[in-house]
Amino acid sequence: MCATCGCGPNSHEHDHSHDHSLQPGNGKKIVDVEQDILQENNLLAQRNRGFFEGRNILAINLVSSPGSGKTSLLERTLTDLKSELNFAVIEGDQQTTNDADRIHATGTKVTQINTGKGCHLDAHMVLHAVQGMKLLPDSVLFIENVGNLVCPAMFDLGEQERAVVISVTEGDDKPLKYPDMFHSSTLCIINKIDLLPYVKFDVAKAKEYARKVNPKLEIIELSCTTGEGMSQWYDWLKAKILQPV
Ligand SMILES: Nc1nc2c(ncn2[C@@H]2O[C@H](COP(=O)(O)OP(=O)(O)OP(=O)(O)O)[C@@H](O)[C@H]2O)c(=O)[nH]1
Ligand SMILES: [Mg+2]
Repeated sequence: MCATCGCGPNSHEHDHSHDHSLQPGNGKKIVDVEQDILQENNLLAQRNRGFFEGRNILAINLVSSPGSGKTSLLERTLTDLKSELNFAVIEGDQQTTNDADRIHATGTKVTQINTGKGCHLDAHMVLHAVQGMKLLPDSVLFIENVGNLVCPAMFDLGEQERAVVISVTEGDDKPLKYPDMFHSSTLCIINKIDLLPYVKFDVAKAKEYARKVNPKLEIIELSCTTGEGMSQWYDWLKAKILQPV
């Protein structure tokens, strides 16, 4: 559950009268609930991480605002690299199997998680999905999170890498406005660079802001549409596979 917006598996509809309002004085109760939920999530995330490490599976959590190009990145990557690497994908969306259908069309094993009103994936959802997937050892598991630059930042899924995708149509100030996501990510992909001639987006500023929030963040600029920069992403991916986890 997202403790601030109330979404998630533990949220409940009810007609009873207890007070859920964020009034001064009620704050402590809300913070306790948030800590419990994140603690439970972290335990399950550790379990997922152990599962992945035991099988040498590289799990990458793809996060972004809606429409930045996560599924497009996967479609192109899976198509280009499927003869070299074993892939599987978990798709997270509130509704529809649209993204899972797109991944399925590439010939890749995929499971869709629909979160309903939830605005993020959590470790329990990933655990459940993984249990039904028969993942191959030495493979790459992409987890496409729900499009949202806020709540997914709080939820460790047990991934080894978190890649945040921003597109040039979103504005170069996103790292400053949504710092938790950029702080918790290991890679930032700046997508849709084919549109740079048409939009006001300063790549140098976006990088400066991202590194201000997270000095260790690696950054790759690319276009899923034209393919420019994709080779850098593939180099990054292959280097991560070669590094034993
Ligand atoms: N011009 C351009 N368009 C792109 C690029 N990458 C993705 N798009 C377009 O951006 C739109 C959204 O792409 P998706 O891949 O569905 O984005 P997403 O992040 O998976 O979206 P959600 O799953 O809804 O959060 C689609 O119309 C894509 O064709 C790119 O590099 N350049
Ligand atoms: Mg998508």
